[in-house]
Amino acid sequence: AQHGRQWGVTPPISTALPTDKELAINEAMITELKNQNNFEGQADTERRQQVLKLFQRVTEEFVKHVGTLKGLSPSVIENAGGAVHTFGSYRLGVYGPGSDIDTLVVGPKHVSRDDFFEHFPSLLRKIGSEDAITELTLVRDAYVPIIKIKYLDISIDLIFTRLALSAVPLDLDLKQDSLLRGLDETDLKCINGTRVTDEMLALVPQVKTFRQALRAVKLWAQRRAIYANIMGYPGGVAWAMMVARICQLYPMAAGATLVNKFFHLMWEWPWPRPVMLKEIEDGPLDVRIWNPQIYPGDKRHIMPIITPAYPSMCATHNISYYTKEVIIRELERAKSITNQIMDGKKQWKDLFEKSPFFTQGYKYYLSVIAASKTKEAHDVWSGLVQSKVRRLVTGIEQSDTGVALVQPFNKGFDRVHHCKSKDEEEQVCQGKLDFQVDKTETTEEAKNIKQNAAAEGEGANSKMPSGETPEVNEDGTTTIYTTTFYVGIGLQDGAKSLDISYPVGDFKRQCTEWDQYNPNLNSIRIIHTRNYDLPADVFEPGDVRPTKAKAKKKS
Ligand code: 3AT
Ligand code: MN
Ligand code: MN
Repeated sequence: AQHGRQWGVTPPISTALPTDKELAINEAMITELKNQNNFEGQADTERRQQVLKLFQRVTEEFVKHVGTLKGLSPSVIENAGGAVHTFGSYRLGVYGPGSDIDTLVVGPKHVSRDDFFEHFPSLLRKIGSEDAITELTLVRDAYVPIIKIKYLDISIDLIFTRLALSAVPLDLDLKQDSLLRGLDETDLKCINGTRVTDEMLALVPQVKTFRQALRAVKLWAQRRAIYANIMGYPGGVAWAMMVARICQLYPMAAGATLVNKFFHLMWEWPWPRPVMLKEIEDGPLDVRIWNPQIYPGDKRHIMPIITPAYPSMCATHNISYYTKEVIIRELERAKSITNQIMDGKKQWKDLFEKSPFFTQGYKYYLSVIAASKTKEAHDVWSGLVQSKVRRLVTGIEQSDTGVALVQPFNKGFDRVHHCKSKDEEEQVCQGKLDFQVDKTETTEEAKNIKQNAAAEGEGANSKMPSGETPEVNEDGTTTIYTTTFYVGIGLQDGAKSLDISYPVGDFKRQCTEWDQYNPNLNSIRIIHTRNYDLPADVFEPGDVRPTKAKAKKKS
């Protein structure tokens, strides 16, 4: 880090170098991260690098191939280039054994998105090894069109942008705003993720300590069930920007110190003051930039965290009053634990302890059960319902219901059931687990269906009409797929009853108003579940399950 330079929108809080004690605590943090399997082995990382090299070769061939098809002159074709960039956890250097590689292919102006979907897969088959490809799914009509690939067992999310240039050199700096001129809306969305990660890395004083701190914060947020943009918590990009801001304020600090400062500063942050890594800049396009002075919607953001690349946006618009409460509560716990770690009184593993959401979180839960009769229909339906759970939370927030806290769990639970009758199907839709298929069988089944989808070359996420015929098994049973989202409900002191029928009804209506909703295939139910009635599979070995209290006093 250069001394004396200001990183970000204010001067640093401290430029102190780490003490020996802080360096030792940082070593302990990295050791614990290794124990938690947070780092990938050297051989696997080298395999990723090889795969990226291959993708770069395929990209160059692809650009040449399309140039030839379009009859461009040999000199133009020779110089047209083409480049592979990465974003996500791989680019940030915080990936683990299960991470994918988020990859952006950048092409010159003569290459279109249709060319990408038409020619890239076949060139990959030709130049790479056919056997290495175990999955290849095209999702053309998504918000961000994508090719999902599994190559040498590594998942790769491949997206594409065309620039208005006749040549795309390998080292082209995508941070330049002028490159955005002439791009269509989809190209802008596709290039944005890379621009944000590249900016972030350029705006932190020391990439090494940033990565160490971010690994710890990400693991903590996942364990505490507050990592999921879709459910109203910060996602990976938002957590990374918060950590980056702390790095700017303590430019010389060790990773462990940054983690401790992170919990202090984020806990006491004067929300809704935005977290920003630089001043918001104007640029060459006629597009909306985050601005609470102009846009009432932006003014309503509760914990705004603003992306640094033009056009700046809020990465946390999904956070609501209650999810903020949950986040703040977790920040406070983590602040106290890391204080004690810095004092030698606690260990890093204490920070990463799993959330007690199911074991001792609440007495009452809502189970939001999305069910479907085919796997295809369920992939889309469960995603739609998941994206609306936030609306259920804000709906309860906005009505006067005697509720003190609402906490959505950050993940849904997928289950598969075989039913012998309409009555059993109905029971499954209402949350009954008596007809569930054996777990191992379930995953095999899911795998087969995935492979079939891949063979057909169309993704489950695409807007294809979903399978219209319910799946009937050899033994005559029908299969029902369910995904259940759990929402913890804390009642106000003295609250006698829980009447949330209005927000619940409103939520159901929002789900069923969806244009692909098919009442013959899909269903949505919300049931009240007491803590001692929670199903076994939400617990992990070693968890103490809530039990029914003896009925001595009425509460
Ligand atoms: P992993 O290590 O892969 O688990 P990650 O941070 O790389 O963590 P993802 O691969 O899920 O997480 O996402 C990487 C980036 O891709 C984050 C975001 O800019 C973009 N992204 C992810 N999901 C979506 C989505 N549904 N729509 C648009 N962009 C998305
Ligand atoms: Mn990723
Ligand atoms: Mn990804």
